[in-house]
Amino acid sequence: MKVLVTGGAGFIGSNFVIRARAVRPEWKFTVLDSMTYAANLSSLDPVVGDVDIVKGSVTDPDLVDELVAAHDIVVHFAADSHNDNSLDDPWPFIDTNIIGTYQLIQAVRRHDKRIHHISTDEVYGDLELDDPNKFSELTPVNPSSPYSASKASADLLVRAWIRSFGLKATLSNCSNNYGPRQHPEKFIPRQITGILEGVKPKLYGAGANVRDWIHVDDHNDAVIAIIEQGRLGETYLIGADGEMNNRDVIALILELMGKPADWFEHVADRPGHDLRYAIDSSKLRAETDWRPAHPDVRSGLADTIAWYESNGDWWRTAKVVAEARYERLGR
Ligand code: NAD
Ligand code: TDX
Repeated sequence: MKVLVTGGAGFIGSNFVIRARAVRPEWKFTVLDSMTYAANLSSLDPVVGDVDIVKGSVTDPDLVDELVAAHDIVVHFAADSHNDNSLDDPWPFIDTNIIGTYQLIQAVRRHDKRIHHISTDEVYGDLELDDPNKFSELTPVNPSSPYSASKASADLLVRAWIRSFGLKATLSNCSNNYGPRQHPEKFIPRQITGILEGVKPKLYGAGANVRDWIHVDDHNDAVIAIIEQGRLGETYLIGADGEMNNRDVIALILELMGKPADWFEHVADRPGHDLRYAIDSSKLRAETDWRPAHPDVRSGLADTIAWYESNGDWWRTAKVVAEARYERLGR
């Protein structure tokens, strides 16, 4: 099978190529990535020579048409992905996440190929802390930020193309990922790399916000399971029952890195900050044999910390740029 992986030089996409290459050696991979600030070509070092890499944008209709025609399936990770940046400058989110998805599904439809569209639980808005219900495939979309609105828009386009044009597509909405090769602008790597540079973790507001953490390899294994065992036209929610509030995540990182429990600071909250995400993944578990292999966030975080300790060259330059942006935003 020839697989076109959009956004394959980013966090989840690069981990997908590395993981899928290992467990499905018969698949052939092409990465299409425009190499924004969020990309890092060295993330693909473990598969260099085995994977074709094309620098270009999912918003480029001619390039997308040519590449889609030459592959069997598109696994669509490419996106502008950071909420704080979407509040600062929404346009790249509209362009890549909505227009880029439109260009891909049009090409997939023209050439009668298949697409697996990667999305996020953030499209569903947020939950109260004591809500007994979690997000499911039946939850209505209700996004809060420009980022999540752009992802919800893309999801709706894919669903409409399935219904109106018989597009061969599956969708997945996953909870917050952590693991190696995540950009240092994101919550967990920001704190780990900060501590390694002697800077205290920064907690938005009171830190009661809950995220449902999943190891990136568990996300990607679920994507492979959906590609192979999922039903065309269906949406699957991916989560590993990893709910933790941000205060507790920082406490765990501090403990694992040998720092005092109170060695962090509160900074200004994110405007419109979603309170809680939580995923009910029973449909995925009922229809595929996927089960998370890394259900223990503590040991997954310890491995992630070890990766950032050993890979300073991977993150140092990106961190300088990310922290300059945070400085301007007052966070
Ligand atoms: P990321 O920001 O680390 O990587 C995104 C990649 O897409 C980068 O390599 C970037 O260069 C590329 N890209 C951006 N615009 C492009 C364009 N116009 N054309 C081609 N490539 C482009 O993001 P990530 O965290 O790896 O997220 C990947 C996908 O997973 C996104 O669709 C995101 O919405 C989704 N997702 C992320 C999480 C999470 O916790 N990070 C959770 C659920 C879903
Ligand atoms: O320094 C920080 N301090 C802090 O308290 C940062 C960067 C974040 N936070 C908080 C905000 C969130 O409650 O931590 C939580 C996680 O923040 P992010 O890493 O920015 O993730 P989030 O906004 O939850 O979105 C992530 O998960 C869903 C990804 O960035 C999205 O791409 C994905 O769709």
